[in-house]
Amino acid sequence: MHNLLQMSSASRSVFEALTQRLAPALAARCAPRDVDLFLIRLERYFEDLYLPLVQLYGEAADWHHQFEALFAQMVDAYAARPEPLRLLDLERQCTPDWFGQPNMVGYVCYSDLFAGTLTGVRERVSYLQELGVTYLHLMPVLKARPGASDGGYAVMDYRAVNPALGNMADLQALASELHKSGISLCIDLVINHTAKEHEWAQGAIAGEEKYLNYYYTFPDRTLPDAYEHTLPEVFPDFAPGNFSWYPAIAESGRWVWTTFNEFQWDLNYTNPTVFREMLDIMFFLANQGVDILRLDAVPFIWKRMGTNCQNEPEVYLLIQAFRGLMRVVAPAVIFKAEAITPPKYLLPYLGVKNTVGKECELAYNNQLMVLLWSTLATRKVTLMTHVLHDMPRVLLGSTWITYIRNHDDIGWAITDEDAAAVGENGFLHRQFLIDFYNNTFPGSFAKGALFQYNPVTRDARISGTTASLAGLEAAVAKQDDYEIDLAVRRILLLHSIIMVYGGIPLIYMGDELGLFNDRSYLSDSTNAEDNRWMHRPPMDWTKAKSRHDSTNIVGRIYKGLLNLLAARKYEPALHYLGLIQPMWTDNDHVFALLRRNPKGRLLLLANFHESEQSVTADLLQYSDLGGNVRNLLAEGSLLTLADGRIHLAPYESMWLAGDK
Ligand code: OTU
Repeated sequence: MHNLLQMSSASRSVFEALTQRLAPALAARCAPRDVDLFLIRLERYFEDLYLPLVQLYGEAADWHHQFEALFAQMVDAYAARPEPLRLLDLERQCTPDWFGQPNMVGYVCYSDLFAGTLTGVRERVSYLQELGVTYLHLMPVLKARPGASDGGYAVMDYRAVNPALGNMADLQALASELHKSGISLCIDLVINHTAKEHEWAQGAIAGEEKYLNYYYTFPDRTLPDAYEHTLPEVFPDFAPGNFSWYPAIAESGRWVWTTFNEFQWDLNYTNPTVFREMLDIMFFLANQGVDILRLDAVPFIWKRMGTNCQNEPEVYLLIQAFRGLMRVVAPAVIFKAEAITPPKYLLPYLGVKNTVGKECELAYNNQLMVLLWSTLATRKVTLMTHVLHDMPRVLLGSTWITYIRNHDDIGWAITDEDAAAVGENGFLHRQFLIDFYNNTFPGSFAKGALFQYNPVTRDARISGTTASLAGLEAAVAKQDDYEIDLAVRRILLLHSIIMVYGGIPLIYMGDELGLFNDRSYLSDSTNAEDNRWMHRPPMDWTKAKSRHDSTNIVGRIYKGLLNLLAARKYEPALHYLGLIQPMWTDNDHVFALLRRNPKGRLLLLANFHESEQSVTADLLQYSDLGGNVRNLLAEGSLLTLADGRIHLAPYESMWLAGDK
């Protein structure tokens, strides 16, 4: 070691002692060069992983034992890491911005709904390549409990694939096929809870002390009641409360912490053994060839009395520790935070101030998603421009997942303060959105449904596919060509924005073909009460066949998307590391966003109105695009002005670049 890295002397002495103890085990199992690489990385990330561990578990009675056990696990996982993945580790450490390149395009699907099985997905890789996909998120693939499993988010075995989809060998084969095709693989790591059928939960049910400590269980209502004072309910309709009673546990029965459904048991991360178990699972999945771990429901992994038990400071420490450890063993793998939470809590998942580069590389930009739908309904861009102004302009070492829809509902996360800042009443605005997307507001084009409606607060979230919410389903039912045209334009408008904003844009399976709400879930008793299934339709391969015929609706959507993707692919201004700057225009219907970095500038204009709109051409000067301004979405044709203004067709978006 050359002691290149500054470390406190306390950390360094722990590090040195540790490396001495690890050296023989490493040398026995790895080639000398691999031992060196391990130690170089361990030194580089030592404080990143060690300091949070000390804060989290330094007081535990068995801390020294835990610490030793943890490093033994690291050596095991490192020694088992397959050679091609070791190379990928090096490649990605040399190209740390690999996930933030302009060519990154994500696709998300349920394997069974897309292609039956994992092998089926492998056979469809060419379909993904046609879209230019470089990142594939397969919805839960690990072995879930039988019957209702919250779409697979109740895992009973993290080391096995859901048998209906295939086996671990199929997952490995898929991962390596994807890698050959330039596609990275993201899967869900359900980190907050296991299924009650998991062997740990079964141990707890049998009354084993060790496994009772893996979960939060209570003999009576005293503590659950005290916690409930400040706990919200995630699924008040079908899973009210946050605790479930199990008479069979430990003979006398226990209340178990179940934030989500009764069959999803929250894990107890105050127990360092639970931390190590989950770490082992991360190592295992990394060694199968998974590239991105989506940390499901991660805000909930630490509880504190008197709070809503989300986004507690320890959650961020846990991520830091996991990430530091992963970066030594499997640095090719990155984390994605599934934290649908306000910006104040969300940003620390990506790293701010002294945690930059130490948290997740990716996080969902829920705010942008909600604002897109809000703006589509109001046709006014003021709220979106205002809120996005308060989002960070630049992120370092981490970036957004931008999306229009996913498999969950849309919750109207617009604060009273933000609404008031643009002269709206927050409550009334959210009520308007609920009515609009539930199709009860007069003149609404959207066909969605209420999710978790609360008659007391009148709050509700919304379910529905992109196409149905954007008006295509209603327009097709009316056979109204004008409305159909507008709906297609809306779908493309939203995609245009997520492709420019910054980060990895995610296409939800079927949106590229404009799939509608699917009501077949109603006849399946395991899913019938959860209407999120209406926006999880199976892939329509018959429709997909007509995707190249741009005289039909499917073809128009598909061609429009390909046009956006082609324009995005080599556009240096869209590299993640650059300025994200929303701009006020002189037209409330037109959104403007400038992307800028040393390699390029791009100005997005987006008309949210169904009539033609214009904005002042001064925007071009403010954006400092240079001369010869072209619209990359119109085959790079030169922009023409009329009366000193830029004119946009109904729902048109433009990507403007000049010679700067
Ligand atoms: C996630 O969502 C998944 O996306 C859902 O499909 C699961 O049902 C759930 O976890 C349980 O595993 O509350 O309404 O801030 O918003 O974790 C969906 C994060 C959810 C939560 C999110 C959760």
